Amino acid sequence: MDIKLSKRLSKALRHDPAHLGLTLDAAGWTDVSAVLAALRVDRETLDAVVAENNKQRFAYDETGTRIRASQGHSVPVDLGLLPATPPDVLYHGTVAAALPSIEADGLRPMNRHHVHLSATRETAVTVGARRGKPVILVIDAARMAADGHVFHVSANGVWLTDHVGPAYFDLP
Ligand code: HQG
Repeated sequence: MDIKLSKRLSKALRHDPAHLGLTLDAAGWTDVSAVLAALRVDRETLDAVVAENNKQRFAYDETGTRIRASQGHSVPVDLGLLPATPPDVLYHGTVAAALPSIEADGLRPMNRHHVHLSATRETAVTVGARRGKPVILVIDAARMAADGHVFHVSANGVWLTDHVGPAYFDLP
């Protein structure tokens, strides 16, 4: 799998489609043919990135003529995900430098549309390790859900919510 191509695709489908002359519809989809032309790759190469991407970041629609990122956008899209009941516990991987602010304000979406939470501690460790020594927050998702907070789960298994108040953390 071509990691460089995967990164270019992430940029195009999540953050800056205009840079490649692409437009996303309201749900984040764009034509595969336009993507192939913009990235100058053939369908087989794109299929390999979609199929083998380590986090299944991209998905084709049911006809295979459109493609979108499954989560992680900074451009406004509505993925149309239905609310889902989370597991009792979810995890968030971050780094120590962010903790004072997180303890004060809770987890905020920052540049994305949602706070991203992981179903396993292992995944959260990988997410946190992108920024340094990972620190794992354990989140009482059952209590959040009981308190009326809404969760969605992306096509690639990332749990999304608007905000996680400090009251829901089990700090390390
Ligand atoms: C932190 C990658 C200060 C938060 C990953 C994180 C994931 C705060 C950073 C996905 C804060 C945001 C998402 C607050 C949150 N004060 N810092 N109040 N609230 N933060 O990248 O969760 O490769 O937007 O802890 O693997 O790290 O894109 O979110 O460190 O799945 O597919 O602010 O992105 O996936 O960073 O990562 P991000 P994230 P992809």
